[in-house]
Amino acid sequence: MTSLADLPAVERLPYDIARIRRDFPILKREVSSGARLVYLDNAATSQRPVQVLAEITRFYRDHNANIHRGVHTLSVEATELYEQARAKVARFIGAADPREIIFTHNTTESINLVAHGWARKHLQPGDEVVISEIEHHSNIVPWQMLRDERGITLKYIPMLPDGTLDLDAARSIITDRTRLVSITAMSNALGTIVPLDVIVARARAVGALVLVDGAQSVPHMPVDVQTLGSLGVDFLAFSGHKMLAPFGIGILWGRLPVLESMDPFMGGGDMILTVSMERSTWADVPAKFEAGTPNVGDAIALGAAVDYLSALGMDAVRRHEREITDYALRRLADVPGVTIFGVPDAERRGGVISFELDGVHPHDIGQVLDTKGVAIRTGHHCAQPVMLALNVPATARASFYIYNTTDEVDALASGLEEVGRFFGVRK
Ligand code: C6P
Repeated sequence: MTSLADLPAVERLPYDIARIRRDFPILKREVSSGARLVYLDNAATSQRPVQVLAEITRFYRDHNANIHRGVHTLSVEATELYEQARAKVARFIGAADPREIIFTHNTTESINLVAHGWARKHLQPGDEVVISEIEHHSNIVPWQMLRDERGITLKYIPMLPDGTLDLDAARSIITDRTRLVSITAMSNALGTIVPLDVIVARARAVGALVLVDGAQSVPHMPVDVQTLGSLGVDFLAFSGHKMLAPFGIGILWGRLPVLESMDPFMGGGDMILTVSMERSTWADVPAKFEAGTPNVGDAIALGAAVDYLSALGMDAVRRHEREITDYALRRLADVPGVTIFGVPDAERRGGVISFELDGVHPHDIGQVLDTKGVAIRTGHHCAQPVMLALNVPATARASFYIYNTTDEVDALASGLEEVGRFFGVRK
């Protein structure tokens, strides 16, 4: 049987990769060493295609005005474009109503919005919030702050040595006292894809609400909130900058009745219905959660990013990344001294590979690879509990997106072989 690695790249990939790469001029640049950029830090942030860059310019050049405030042409146009972007995001994740899409700045703010707007209002001392050991700090710290302020109990579903969650333990950790389960769909540190159905079913059985951290799932695989909602998911948080859009635009999807039951997060302009010297009343969802002038231009550019991904098809995006990841798992396993953390197959992981190279500090790996043009992330990846569980201070992490090729994986592997030779790795 012909293995994937034996096939020419063009037969393996679900779309025309060369055409896609032409949309990302940054992929042609050289880094300071003079080497051609091989960008493998996509879990931190993606690159942006010319279509998104053009949309940013078009907005500021032709339509720039504040929204929801003016009757003049530019303000009306800007408002329409902003609300069209909301509708595009709603369609992209299958939301029934654009009012269920709240624009924030990033995943972190989306999770904090739920902690402040829902949890502070509805949770009492002794109530339990359940998260997991593989969460990003954004889905740990807000709950620790709430625990310290409100006397709630914070519990963790443990990680097993292969980077998956202990689902048996989850069944007993989620109890009648659990009011919220806040869980990642995919680990940014290890790439583990979490079987949400099992965890959400248990949460639903005890009447708990569920927040899904979609920062690493929405950009990389089909995500449909109708399906998630029918499982029992109430909130989905994600960031534009990991899915081709600019920095500073994030999304919280919530089920409308739940959003309507929440308090505002921040007070100010645009989120009110009336203000007197004594009191204020709130605007309807979503305006209630979008205090002050929002990030209009970047929301509109997010709409262009969503158009781009929709044209590719999220099934094809996932297929491409699974194939690249499968290839990379096998390629890196052959590099002397490399240990890959997490599940051994590309089926149960997204396009993220964390690894160590025997005896070489991850920062040194990152620095030497940079001289070859290869950009990876090194460190704790804002997931220190995962590092503690693995008993390592840090890892090196390569992460893939729509434009990465098997040639780039080869560049990573041969770069690592060179790092190994340089540092005298023998295994
Ligand atoms: N992870 C990484 O290199 P923000 O910063 O708010 O856009 O996203 C936070 C966040 C939340 N959850 C998960 C699963 C994430 O991966 C991230 C961001 C980046 O892994 C930057 S630390």
